[in-house]
Parts: sequence; C-alpha cells; structure tokens
Amino acid sequence: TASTPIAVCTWRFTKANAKAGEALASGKSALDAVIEGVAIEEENLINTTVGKGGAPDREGNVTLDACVMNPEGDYGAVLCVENITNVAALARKVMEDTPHVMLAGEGAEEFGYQSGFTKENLLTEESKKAWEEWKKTSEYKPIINIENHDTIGMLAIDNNGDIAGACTTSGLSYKMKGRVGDSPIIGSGLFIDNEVGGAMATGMGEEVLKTVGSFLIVELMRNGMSPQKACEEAIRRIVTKNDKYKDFQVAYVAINKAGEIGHYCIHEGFSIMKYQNGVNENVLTKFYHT
Ligand code: SD4
Repeated sequence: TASTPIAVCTWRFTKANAKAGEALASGKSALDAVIEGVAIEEENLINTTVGKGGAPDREGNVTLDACVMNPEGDYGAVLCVENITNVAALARKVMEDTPHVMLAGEGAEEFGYQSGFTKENLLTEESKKAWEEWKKTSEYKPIINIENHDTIGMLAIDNNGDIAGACTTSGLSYKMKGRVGDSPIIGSGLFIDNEVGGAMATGMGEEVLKTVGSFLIVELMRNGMSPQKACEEAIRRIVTKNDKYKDFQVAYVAINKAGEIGHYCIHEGFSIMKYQNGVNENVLTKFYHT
C-alpha cells in the first residue's frame, strides 16, 4: 500500500493541490482537503475556466458546475449556478443539508444565499473583454485545446485511507446558455467508491457524459484493472466511437484504494499534480494520439 495521504488534481494547479496536501498532512479529512484545495482555483481571477473570472456563455453569463463525493458514497452537485464563487463548497451543502443530490440554476443560487454564500459578480473585466472580442465573429469551434479547458478535479486519500473528490468548472467558454457538462454529473466528471477508488475527468464534457467515463473507470478498477489501464480503456471507448477525437481533448485521472495513480488523455499537453510524502509534483500524462 502506498504511503498516505495523497492528493491528485487535473492540470498544473500547483497551489490548489499543495493546499489539499497540506490539509491532509495536518490530519484533515479527504473531503475537507479537496474543498479547500479547489477553492484556490475558484477564487483565482486569472484562471478563466473555474469559478470567479471564468469565461461566460455566449450571452455573457458566467455559469458554474460543481460536485463533490464523500467516502460514504454521498454526492452533491450544483449545475449552471451564477454569482457564487465557491460552488464545490455549495455542492457539499447540497449533499449535507438537503434531501437532494443536485440543485440547478436559480434554486441552487437561492439555496447558496440561504446557506451564507455571498453574491458576487463572476465576470471580470478581462473575461468580459475576451468575450466581447469573441462576439465579433461569434465563431464557436468545439475544438478544445489546452488553453480553454482547465476544470479542476481533485481526488484525495486521507490519513484514515478514506477517499473523497471534488470537481468544479465554468465549463466550455462561450457555450450555449443553459449548457451543463460532465463536471457536476455523478459518474461522468467524478465518481468515488471508497472500497475501490475514484476517478475524474476534464476536457470535452459531452464525450465524457456519453461514455459515463468516471464510473466506467471505477468499475474497471473494481474488476481488477490498474488505475492506469482503466483510464486508457475509458479513453479508448471515446476514440473508437468518435473519429473526430483529433479535434478535442479528454483526460482522466484515477486512484485506487492502494494509492496507485493512473492518468491518460487523448492529446499531448495534459498533466496532473500529485502530492505525496510532502512532495507536490507535476507529472506529465501519456496520450493516445501521436
Ligand atoms: C466541461 N469538462 O464543461 C468540462 C470542461 C473542462 O477543463 O474540463 N474544462 O465540459
């Protein structure tokens, strides 16, 4: 068994992963650690793909998707929420304080204010300018490259060996109004089974949704596959069904109960952060398309 605690996240979110790792090292639970970790990016105005400062939809609304899952197998999510920055924490509130698992749009936002979250304008001047520039052509190419998709998904194993995860995003830039991706959907953007492991996704959400990628990976691990092989199989399901894969990116990250980590993606350019034994490092991910 690998040495715990461990935190892993999508992309090169160094500070967010360090925050989670340090929280775990100080004895915090996996759930507390991932919420604290991803909050760093939700609050980071420079990052245009998560939380405040995220790129808006075509009509200029910043709408966020997030979910969390705990070691007990409970799940909470918020979909297409406006004006609240820390949507992973809000998803946790849905999980812990309501009889439901998902709240969408205005209902999620109102529940947020009742729960003490503050109303904020999430559209920064920079994101507004970029959107106005985009509107000049309004050209929507669903071609994802590493600049415009940086959802943060995070998985952690705490000192008790328990696994939790969170996923939070502003979704695809200039998406249609009302569009929801894979990130807040159980089994797609994130799935945890504390007896087996956890998995999460980033990239073209529609492709992850159609193949229920994170659930698939956890089930493959349950049947004995390594996290690495399971991530590769989940990518294979996408590329064999959709020959347009040359134009979009999908990446998966998985961890099993023994602390083994796997990650795989379609195109070069994805990497993960891994915190273990007090070391927070960036690890490049192998890719399908060469
Ligand atoms: C989505 N999967 O909304 C998200 C986008 C993403 O990094 O991963 N961005 O489809």
